[in-house]
Amino acid sequence: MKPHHLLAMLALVTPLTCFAGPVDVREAWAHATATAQPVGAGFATITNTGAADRLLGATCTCAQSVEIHSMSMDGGVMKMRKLDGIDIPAKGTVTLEPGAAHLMLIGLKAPFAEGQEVPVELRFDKAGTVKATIKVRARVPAGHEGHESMHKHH
Ligand SMILES: [Cu+2]
Repeated sequence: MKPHHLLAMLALVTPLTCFAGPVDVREAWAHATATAQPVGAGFATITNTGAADRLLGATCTCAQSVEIHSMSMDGGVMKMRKLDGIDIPAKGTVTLEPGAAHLMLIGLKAPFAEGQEVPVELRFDKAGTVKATIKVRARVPAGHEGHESMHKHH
């Protein structure tokens, strides 16, 4: 086979092959929620083996809407802020975790039960839609659910 034939074949085959994209969402999780609790916070580890990207948003069939929030301490008061997105550095890792950035799942259609697996889709500027599965962990002990209770106004 002549080399240029081989190249032509590779060009045809490559787009059909399913490669994992450079951006991967791992270990997505959330706390179980109380029955009356309308919101939940989702966490995950986002790894990027490619060029710089940006998390733009997320959707979940479990909730009416999903926002990206940051959380920080300001003079001893915990503050949450809605973000337009989160930069994912080239060859970097961004962790969404309690006390930091997280996905706010607003208007939960049903409470999260421990052990449940909830599909979620994260939308990135370059990588497009990346699917992940939120694994629901045990509920935050009573009195330690300050973050979720901050969203009661929704
Ligand atoms: Cu929040």
